Formats: sequence, C-alpha cells, structure tokens
Amino acid sequence: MFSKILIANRGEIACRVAATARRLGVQTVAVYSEADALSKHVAACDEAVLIGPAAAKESYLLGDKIIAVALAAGAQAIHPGYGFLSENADFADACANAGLVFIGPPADAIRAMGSKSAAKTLMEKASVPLVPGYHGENQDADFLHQQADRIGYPVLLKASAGGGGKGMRVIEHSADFKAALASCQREALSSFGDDKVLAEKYLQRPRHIEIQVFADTLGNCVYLFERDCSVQRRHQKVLEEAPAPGMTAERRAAMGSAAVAAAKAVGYVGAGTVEFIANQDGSFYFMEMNTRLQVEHPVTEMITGTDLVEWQLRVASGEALPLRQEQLQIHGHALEARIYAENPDKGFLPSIGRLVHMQTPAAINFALGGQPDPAGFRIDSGVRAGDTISPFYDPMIAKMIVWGKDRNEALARMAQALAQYQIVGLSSNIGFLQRLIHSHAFAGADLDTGLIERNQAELFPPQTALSLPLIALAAVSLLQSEIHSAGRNPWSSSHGWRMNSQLQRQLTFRQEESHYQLDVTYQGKGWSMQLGDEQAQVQLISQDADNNFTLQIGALTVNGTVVRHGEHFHVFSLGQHRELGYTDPLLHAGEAEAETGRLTAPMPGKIVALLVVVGQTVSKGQPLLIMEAMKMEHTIAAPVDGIVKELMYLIGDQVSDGAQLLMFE
Ligand code: MV4
Repeated sequence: MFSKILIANRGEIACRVAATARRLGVQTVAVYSEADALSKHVAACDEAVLIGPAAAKESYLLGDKIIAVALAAGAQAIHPGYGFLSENADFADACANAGLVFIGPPADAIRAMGSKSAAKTLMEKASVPLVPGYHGENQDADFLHQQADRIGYPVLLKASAGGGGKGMRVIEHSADFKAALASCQREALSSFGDDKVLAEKYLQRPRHIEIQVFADTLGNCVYLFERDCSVQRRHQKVLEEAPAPGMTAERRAAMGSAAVAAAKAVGYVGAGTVEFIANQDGSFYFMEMNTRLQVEHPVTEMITGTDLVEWQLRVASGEALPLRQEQLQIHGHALEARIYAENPDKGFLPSIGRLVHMQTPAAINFALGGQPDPAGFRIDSGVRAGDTISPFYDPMIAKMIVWGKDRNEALARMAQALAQYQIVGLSSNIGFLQRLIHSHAFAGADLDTGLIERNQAELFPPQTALSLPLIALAAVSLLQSEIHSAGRNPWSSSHGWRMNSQLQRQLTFRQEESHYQLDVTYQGKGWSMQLGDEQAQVQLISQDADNNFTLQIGALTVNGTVVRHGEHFHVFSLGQHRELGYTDPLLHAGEAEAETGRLTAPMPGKIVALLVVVGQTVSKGQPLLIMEAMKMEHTIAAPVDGIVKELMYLIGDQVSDGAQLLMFE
C-alpha cells in the first residue's frame, strides 16, 4: 500500500478519497485553487498545496503542475477523482513517466473507450451486444440512408465524436432522412469539429443501466452488479439506485458478463463502469464505458458492503481484488439523491452563494435487529455550513445515500431524510427531489430516461397557500427575536404595538405575489393569531439556540426550524421548506441613499465570497461578491452590464464602511 497519495480533485470526491486514505493509514496531499483555500477538502487532507486561480484550466486541469507537486511532496500516486484529469490518457501517461502511479486504468484503456465509434467496433469483436445500427467509416449520404432503411425506423443519428446527447437526431420516416443527416452533420462539425455520424435503431423509453466493474493487474475482473440511473435531466443524473428494479438473476448475470468482457477487451485495470441502454423488455445494449470511479458509486458500496476507493488503492498498489465474483452479493436496496445548488423554478439555473444555514438529517438508526449495521445512511459532501457555492465548479452540494432492506424501505427513508435537510442562502433542488421520489412513476419503479419530462405537471405543481402553523412559526420567531434584542420589546410603541386595552399588531408576510396578513394579539402567556377567518391561540413551548421551535397552536403541537436570512424567514416544518418575505420597517429606515448596485461596502464587515474574477463580463444585477456585516449578508451586484476591472479584497478580509470593493467598467 502507498504511504502517501495526492488527490487531484476538489469537493466531495476529494473528501471521499481522503476519508478512505485516512482509514487505511495513507497520508494525503490536497491541491486547491484560490477559490478553495478555505474549503472542506483542504481541511480533510494532511497537507495542501495551492496550484492556481479559480478557473479549472488554471488549477485543477494543470497536469504537469500537479505532478510536480506530487513529486515535491513525496507522494507515490495520484487519485484523479472524477471529472478534471480523470479520463485524460495523456495525464495518465505523464504520471507514469514521472514515476507516479495513476490511480485509474491504463492510458490505452482510456483511449480505447474515448472514441465512441471505435469503442463500438471493439465491443462488437468482444461479443458485447450493440444497438442494431451502423458505426462504420462510410459516410456517403446514400449509403447511410440505405443503412437507416435496413435498420428500420425510428432511427437515431448520433455524432461519432459526441456524447451526452449532443448532436442526436431521431428520424421517424425514410423521407426525413436526408434533411436530418445534413443537420446532424452540421451540428457535429460545429460542436466536435468532426461531422462523422453513426446510425442506430432508436429505442423508445429506454432505461440507463450501468454495471460497476473492477479489474486488478493479476488478470482478475469482477462486476459489482448494476445501478439504474434512468432519472436524468438534460443528461444530468438526479437519482440513482442499486439494484435496478425488475432485474432478474439471469439478466444480471448476462449484463455482468458482457461488462466484464468489455473491460477485458481493452485490458482494463481498476474501477470502471459499463453503460447500457435497456429496453422495457430487458434487452440491453452497450453505450459507452466510463473509465473512472463514478459519482454514484456509493449505492454500489451500500448494497455490496465494499469500499470502492479502498479497492482502487489496493489494485493500484498491485494487490489482488479483495473479493472474487462468487463472494459478491447484493444486500438490500440503496438510493442516492444529488442535492444541487440550483433553482428548479427557474429552469434549474445554478444558484450561487453562501450556505448561510445548513442542517443535515440526523442519521436515522438503520440497524436491523440482529443483523450487522449496513451503514444505511450517508452524506458525501464537499461543503460545510458557511461555505460558498461558487460559479467556478459543479454546483453539487451533497449526495445523500440511504439503504433499506427493499426499495420501499429505502424510499421511505429517503423521504424522511430529504424532509430533514435544511438549506438557507441559496436555492436547492430538495423540494424537487421530494416530489420526484413521491411521484407515481418513480415510486412505482416505472423508470425510463424520459421520466422527468413526462411528469412535468406532477413535478412542478403550483405553489400551495401558506397555512397558519407555518406563518405562526415565522411570526413567533420574529416576536421572540424582538424581545431578545435590546431596546426592542413589545411595549415600545415605536415598534408597531398599539397601546390600548390589548396589545395588537399586524404582521404581513409574502410568498411570491401573495400577501398574508396575520393579526397578533399579545396575551402574556402567548398570542392570539388570526389569519383570514382562521383563529388560534398560540403558545411557545420551547425554543433552542439552533432556531428550533415547538409551538402549541390550538390543539396542535408543531415543531419547526425558522431561519431569518435578511428579510426572509425560512420555515422548515411539516416536511416543507417555505420562504416568507417580511418587510422590516426598522431596516428600511434611513436607507434612502442606499441605492442599488453600489460597489462600496455599505457598512463595516467581512468579505465572505467572491463570485467573479478580474476580466469577467457580467450583466446588470449579477451578484459580484458577498460581504457579511451586522450578522447579515449583503450581496453586491453589478449596477449595469460591464467588466470587472479589479477586486480589491480577498475572502476573509475585513473592510471598513464605504471602502471601495471592486473596480467596474
Ligand atoms: C440512445 C437513446 C435511444 N436509442 N440510443 C443519450 C446520451 C448518449 N450517451 C446516449 N443517449 C441515448 N442514446 C438509442 N439507440 C436514448 C438516449 C438517451 C439517454 C440515454 C441514457 C440516459 C439518458 C438519456 C436521455 C435521453 C436520450
């Protein structure tokens, strides 16, 4: 085993690799960009080296620099994680030339699988099933048309150099072939610089089922069963699970053997994934091979009780695979949900900003009576509460993985865990994931790659009205914070309480365009609250330092967490996350001169996030940096379209009132 490795990655996968290395007594060297100086992966490793600016091209993609860092630090091997340099065959060669072990497959195996049409030719020779089609060299239009007619419609044209769905055309009738070919070739040329295409039978409602394979340098190769990754949005996986629902033992063995044959055909070593598309009847065809450890590997780890990063380290240091095929078994069912900083209501636009509040689900006790604990709950994340999701890298916040003895148990636990995941500071897809796992199609395991598209209505329902309990939680949080802050108490008439026989006050909350007027009457032991024609006696039962409240509302006892972020109350209760706008009259006093878009500090404070780089073109209203002052966050946005000329401060710097923060043109 190695004594020291360098991890050439960031975020959750760097933390994931570091955790296993630590458990095995292997020292770790992190590399990081300027944007990641304070990040979790730097803290997770034994040492860390700054390699360049935020942009990946100037840091995480600098193979030579990373190799130099590894040599200087005395590391024997480099783990590339996924993305970045993980499938770069030249980098794998460069590691070997420098005397370092690349913890991944041989460079030639990466190259062999890199070209989609060449890979298909290799797979055909290895008797791995391919979608009926033509993937040869002849690109004559009439010849390709004949091939399409032979295959039978619908036919799918794909750019040979493509992947990820770009440059694909579905053709329904022979008469449409010529026009579709021309348009596919144009897109292929402009996107990939190569107009070569291949033609395949188009599968309707296919599933994406992939097989985890593992090979060592001694000639052993096993499969660790399948993952179903059919639930995708624009070729981005959202939910993954293992095993695949409906899979029979015979089909599993057939797919496993085909995947092992695929790996052997290219001399594979290490962790790899063979992707298939499968028809609803179970017939399956090779799509491509991913020559790295994948994001969704934890579901496989959970059902097989393995640590695939440990396997990678053992194989890379020359050891045999820890288990033989017949020692591998499937135990239960695992689901993974990818939690992204993105806004599902705005076309899933990435959401940049700081995780002002993040509370992860308390690990539910999954231990089954009498059985070994299958470690049934796991969050893999590269960020902590207070960290920033920057625009430079993938906006994934975390992967949440749950285990159950069967799919329904795993689903129920995922539902519970998602309901307990709290994020304030940026938008996340948690609500969308909740609707997805409860949807008819997903809950019923009616899976295919079009699931999200086909269930738009169920997955994007109109916002429902706020209920009295949710509003009462926000109101009590507000009232309590006023009592606790010096000089602001319900008896001060300046604060909106009227001095009459009873203390009354009206609070107005907003949810999008709807306004909710809550009439509050202070009653010593609690409040009477009226919302429309609904009225209830409300009492505070308990409140803790982490913003958790228990209220008695009429006959109902309600628990909730309320986090105030600027002029918004985030209420987490009854499995929901609601954002209530509130216009605080005190905050708006005397702010007439605080016009939008100023590029100076509005008050003394600390820089907590830089969201742009020098030279970057930005549009009006785009967030440029975030500062923290008076325990609140202030986002400085671009006043007009322009270019960032200079950034005056770094993350963590203190700035004084009125200080110029950046130069803007
Ligand atoms: C297909 C297909 C249907 N029939 N090939 C999309 C990305 C590329 N890797 C392969 N893709 C597809 N190939 C045939 N012959 C449907 C898809 C497809 C898809 C595949 C896997 C996961 C998600 C997908 C979403 C849309 C289309």
